[in-house]
Amino acid sequence: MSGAAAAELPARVIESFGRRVTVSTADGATFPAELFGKRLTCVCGDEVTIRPPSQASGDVAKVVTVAPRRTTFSRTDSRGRTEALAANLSLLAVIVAPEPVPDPYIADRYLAGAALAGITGIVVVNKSDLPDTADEQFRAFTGEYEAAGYEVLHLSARTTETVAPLQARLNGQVAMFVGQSGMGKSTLTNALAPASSRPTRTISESTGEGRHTTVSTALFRIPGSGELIDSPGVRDYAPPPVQESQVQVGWPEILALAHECRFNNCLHLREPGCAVTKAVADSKLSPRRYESYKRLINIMRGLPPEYERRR
Ligand SMILES: Nc1nc2c(ncn2[C@@H]2O[C@H](COP(=O)(O)OP(=O)(O)OP(=O)(O)O)[C@@H](O)[C@H]2O)c(=O)[nH]1
Ligand SMILES: [Mg+2]
Ligand SMILES: [Zn+2]
Repeated sequence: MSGAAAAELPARVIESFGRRVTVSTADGATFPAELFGKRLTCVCGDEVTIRPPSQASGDVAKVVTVAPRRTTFSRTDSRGRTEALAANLSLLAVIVAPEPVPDPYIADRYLAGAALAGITGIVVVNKSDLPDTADEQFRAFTGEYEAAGYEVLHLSARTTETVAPLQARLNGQVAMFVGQSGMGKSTLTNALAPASSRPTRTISESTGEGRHTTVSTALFRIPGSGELIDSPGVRDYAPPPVQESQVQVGWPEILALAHECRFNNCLHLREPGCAVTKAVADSKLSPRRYESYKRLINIMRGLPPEYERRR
């Protein structure tokens, strides 16, 4: 058919599910779109231009360009390839809770992934209405993040007043909720974003081991606040490859001591005069957080985490 090509419009990717996306335009319209050409990729949070569907053919909108990103938050997939998860984030909120059993190493690696991508990482401790949040072991776990210098918010997605400080923190941010399945990411998203009706785990499903309720990554606008991306729960997370000397960027408490080490290229493993290993020995630095740092170094070396390399 002849006729002028429809004008290209700026849009935002608000949902990505494999290579299918949903975009939103400035007038508030949302519709499905597909990527134009094989080389193009985009993820939730991307700023794109779209070619609207031609009225005659009733086809789907095409994403034709993707703007350069301010940040890219990515993971290493099971085959060791880097996969972008979200674009243009300013804040990554790692959601933890006393149940299901939290894995602190996953939380650490998320925070490291954020720091390495130039994104501020914070910890949100959800389900504070449950008595288990008072357990000594759980409090020790969340206390490690406070000690490391992270911002830690304690709240319950079920209690509006406790969610208010998080809502204030999201003001002006593009934030993503990440974490293990069942921690309450979607429940919190629904509490914060009126337009969101994300499915959450129901009571009858709650006994299912390893069940993942959320299957897509989606962005919501919070009126008078910021933007929030809910994401599916994970069994594991590792940041994309970086040089081993960069790994410490993901551990603020280690980075803060690094300038006191004898060698300025100290990796804080077995080097003499290391201020970090001394701080661990002096109980000034969490042995678990330090172990976590060593594990990520080993992951980056392509070795199983439990294998400690000897040089
Ligand atoms: N007691 C209590 N339960 C909560 C709270 N927040 C969420 N839950 C419950 O925890 C379960 C899991 O919540 P979801 O929001 O589905 O968790 P999710 O992190 O989105 O899980 P995935 O989508 O699988 O990653 C549901 O049964 C929620 O009702 C809370 O603050 N307190
Ligand atoms: Mg969910
Ligand atoms: Zn050192």
